Amino acid sequence: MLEIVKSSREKGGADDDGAGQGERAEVPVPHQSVPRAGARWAAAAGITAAAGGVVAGELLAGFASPSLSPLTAVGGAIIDAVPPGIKDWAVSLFGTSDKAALLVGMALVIAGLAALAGVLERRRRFAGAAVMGIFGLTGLAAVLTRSQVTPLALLLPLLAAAAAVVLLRLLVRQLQAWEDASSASPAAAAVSRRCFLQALGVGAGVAAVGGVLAGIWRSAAIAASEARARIVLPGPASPAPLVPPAAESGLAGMPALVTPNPDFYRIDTALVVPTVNPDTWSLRVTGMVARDVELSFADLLQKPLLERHITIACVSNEVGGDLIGNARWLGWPVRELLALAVPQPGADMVLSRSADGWTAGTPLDVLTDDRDTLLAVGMNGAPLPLEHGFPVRLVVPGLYGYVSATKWVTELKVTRFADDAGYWTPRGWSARGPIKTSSRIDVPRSGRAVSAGTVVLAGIAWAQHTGIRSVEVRINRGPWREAELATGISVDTWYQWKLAVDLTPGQYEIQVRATNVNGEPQDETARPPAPDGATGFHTVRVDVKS
Ligand SMILES: Nc1nc2c(c(=O)[nH]1)N[C@H]1C(S)=C(S)[C@@H](COP(=O)(O)O)O[C@H]1N2
Ligand SMILES: [Mo]
Repeated sequence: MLEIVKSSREKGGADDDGAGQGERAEVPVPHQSVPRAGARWAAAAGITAAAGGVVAGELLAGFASPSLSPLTAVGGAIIDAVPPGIKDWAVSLFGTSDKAALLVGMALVIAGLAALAGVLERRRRFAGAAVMGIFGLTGLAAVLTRSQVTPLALLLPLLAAAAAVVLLRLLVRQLQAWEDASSASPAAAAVSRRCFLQALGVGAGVAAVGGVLAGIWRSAAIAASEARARIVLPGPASPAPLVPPAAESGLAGMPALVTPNPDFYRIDTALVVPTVNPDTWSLRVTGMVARDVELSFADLLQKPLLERHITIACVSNEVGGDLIGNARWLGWPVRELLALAVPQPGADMVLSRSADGWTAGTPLDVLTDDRDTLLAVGMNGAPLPLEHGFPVRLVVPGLYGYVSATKWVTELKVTRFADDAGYWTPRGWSARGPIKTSSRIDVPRSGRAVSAGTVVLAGIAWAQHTGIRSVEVRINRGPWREAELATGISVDTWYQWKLAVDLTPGQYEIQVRATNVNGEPQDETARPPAPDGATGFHTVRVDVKS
């Protein structure tokens, strides 16, 4: 195939307009029009392929996380790199349309390079693909300057570039088939011409539809991120207790005691991150209440807010898993909001609903007791990230997220377990989800080889809203040995533990168990997460080398 393509293009002479026109004067129309128009069609193929790649990147970012949009990242990187003088000039020239002007400029540059990629790819297989690859690397570099290095942040720009490369290859191959056919017979030329134009049309159509969709999401996400950037969170009326320095060992391989926002696990059913405008957001308290209450975001920010460290965990967390994180949350106690509405006797559940229709059923008594259940607006000193429920979410110490931690929350319906159920309950998960006392070994990682001598074992343990009394470790099913338990931040957060042991060369199985402050040890029976949380001892195997 490649051979034919090559020879036909040699036959056709140069790629560009006008070359060899004279000799082909009496050849039928399809023959002659191809080589002349070939470069132009190749440019169109390049632009279509690049559009497909850009749209793929934006759609993937729309699904995954708005902060991963390659286009936004590149634009942001340009804005950051432009000297202030030029920035001022651009703002004075384009006014508030400066961002639109930047996007138009980027589109023109991308289209120009993409056209070049098409022309190059027609002349030489993969030459244009290399240009698309450069787009991909630029997007990747820009994304990595703005987001944490996660597998998704690495993958997404490369997937987008791969989409562009595949599309380019397909289109250019069709174009070359048309060019080959032109030198064979007019009938064959007409058929392959139609094939190429159809492929180009389908490619452009899909890119256009995807582009409109991505544009809608993008503008919603931009509006929400801009609204988020404008928010100035008030200081807490009740600040978080200081973190005791001894609470964090700083040992390599341990998770940070307070999880940075970009590293915080994310679990939800939202295909596209909901984008909620804080100016129009409101929370309604309805159902079995003496009076309905409605709260705006501005109302909420005026309340006396608490700041508390609270560790939240997912019921789907496997033993030893990482669907758990600890943040400093800023918010107003749900109990105070419910006190305004006055729940009626007989009510025993609050069904919280999110902007995208997801629900959680939380026991009313948990929301009205003295624990720091928050209608949270802040996470580690910043407004909630879009992925973590901007502008407002629930955070309940002691319950798994699926029955409590509603993100993008818009309604609290006071009701009864007999009448209502949260999203996951009819799907086989238990109606109530108190967090189970658990522990994890973080250091050393399972399967890791370590040197003989003193080996430090370390990890975390949690029993939110109860607290951990002790952590024990056993080696090769020997006796349980008490580990050193660090001071916690509060009973609502995880605790770090460590134990130095002397190990001679060999294979070891290490297990951990925690006991809560009531003296109840964690459940040792190995059970899967469904229906109400995994149990069993986290076990790691370590190879000790001499
Ligand atoms: N709107 C909404 N809120 C939600 C969920 C969801 O699917 N939709 N999932 C819940 C679950 S199962 C968990 S474990 C926590 C996770 O919160 P995070 O993503 O901020 O870590 O959010 C909870 N809140
Ligand atoms: Mo969860």
